[in-house]
Amino acid sequence: MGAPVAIVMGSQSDWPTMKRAAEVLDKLGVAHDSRIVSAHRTPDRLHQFGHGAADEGFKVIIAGAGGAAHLPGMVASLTHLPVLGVPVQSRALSGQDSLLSIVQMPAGIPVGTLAIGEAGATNAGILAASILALTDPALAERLKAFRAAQTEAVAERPVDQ
Ligand code: RP5
Repeated sequence: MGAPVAIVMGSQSDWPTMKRAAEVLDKLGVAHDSRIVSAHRTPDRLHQFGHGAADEGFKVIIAGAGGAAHLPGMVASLTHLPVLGVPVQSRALSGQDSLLSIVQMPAGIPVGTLAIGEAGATNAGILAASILALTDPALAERLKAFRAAQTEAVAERPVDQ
């Protein structure tokens, strides 16, 4: 079986944001596979990916796009797998366009939408790991350790930097 998490994005230009999901999955020891799949520029690739994602062995899909961000919703329409949507920060509207076009799905085809930009991508990675950890006790332990280390790293008082 291949990687459990697919990270798809609408463009190469989304990668600086979406690699945050890849990085946190690496930290948590979760294999992932990143691909460029554009709802508008590569619609055939989109259909092939969405229809085949479960058969490829993916368990969770993280989909990021910016602007008229149809990718997460279209992927969700083609698969029963959970889809986590990351609104990439657009230049023109600072990602508000991305956020609204990802979050406002019609009832019946959910996309679990995260925050705009890198925080959203990081959290999509953590959330994907949490979903997988439901049936993977070793991953659940790694996730708990990750969270504990994060808590530990917060200083009591601020310092000048
Ligand atoms: C969307 O259009 C992509 O997800 C990207 O965020 C945005 C701009 O794409 P490029 O013109 O940079 O390729 O499809």
